[in-house]
Amino acid sequence: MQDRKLKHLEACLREDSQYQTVKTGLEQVSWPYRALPELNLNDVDLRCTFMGKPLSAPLLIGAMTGGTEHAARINRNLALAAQELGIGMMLGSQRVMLEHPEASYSFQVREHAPDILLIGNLGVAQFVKGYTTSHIIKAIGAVKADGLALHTNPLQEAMQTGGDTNFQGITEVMETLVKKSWFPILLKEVGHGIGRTTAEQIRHIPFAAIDVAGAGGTSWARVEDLVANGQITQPDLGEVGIPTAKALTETREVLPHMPLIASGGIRSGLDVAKCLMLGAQVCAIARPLVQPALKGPDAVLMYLLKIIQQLKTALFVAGIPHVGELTQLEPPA
Ligand code: FMN
Repeated sequence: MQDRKLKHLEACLREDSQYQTVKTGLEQVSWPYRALPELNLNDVDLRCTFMGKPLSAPLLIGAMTGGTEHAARINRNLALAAQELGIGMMLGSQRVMLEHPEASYSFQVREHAPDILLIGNLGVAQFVKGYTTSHIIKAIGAVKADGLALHTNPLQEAMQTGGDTNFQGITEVMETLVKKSWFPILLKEVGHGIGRTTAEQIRHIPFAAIDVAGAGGTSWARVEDLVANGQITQPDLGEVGIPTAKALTETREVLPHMPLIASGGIRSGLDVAKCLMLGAQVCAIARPLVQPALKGPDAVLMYLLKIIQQLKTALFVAGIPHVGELTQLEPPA
């Protein structure tokens, strides 16, 4: 499992791990530019709260890794940057840590980031196979996380030899888990998107938040193809997915009160701004942070500061002084 994690990282660094023809759809969303914004750029306020924790900007480091020496360094560098910036962080799948407790150290980022919103991670497929609430409690407790994201990845699993491809009964399994849990549980895709049909299927389940993780950035079908074959052998399946903008819009329509994370191909502060306008509370960025995280916390910090400055600029030229004007959710009646 540790070896696979390393291969995932290597594959993600390749350009052909990214969707080649499918785009996020954000490029088609126009930003409401105002020539007379009546604002001082320096006064634009990006502060918000998500899952009860204050964030200096509506940003999370996307779920990535854990389990290896390499991953431990990446997680440490990401966590140091998140703490410095006051943004949140999602950990990579903790399955490796539950099955090999000696890998636990690679997920331990709380010492580097005592104050951040920290979200653990496990795959839904494991729960069809027998994981229970106790696995979630263990995963959250071991890393002192504020909640846990369940990732759903049927296409990724199907692209692997020996992947966990039985998703039968998954909706009921998740409903039982979430209703029995006293800690926040989120649902996330891995880059192929949660759209209308899935949102309708889970509308009765009280998730703490949903990360739509749409298409247009990292394609996990392509990553698995690269890991298995060293090259892309199934380019059509690699492009399957609901573009991020569409996934976000559809999920927001079905679930008007659900806190939403937008991710999948978020590559600029303007992408973040557009997602907030389409109904997200925060955005998550994954692949672009791998390379900086291999260098050190300062490289991660620099990358994210650029995103934050771009987001500020976008709000400034739209005449929006507080990010809360975009992200405020109507409470249910
Ligand atoms: N998502 C998970 O839910 N669990 C994981 O363990 C996980 N590992 C990842 C490892 C790497 C190196 C990358 C780049 C992504 C991983 N993802 C994982 C998926 C991301 O969280 C995200 O949903 C996806 O990559 C799309 O975002 P991006 O286009 O910004 O990369």
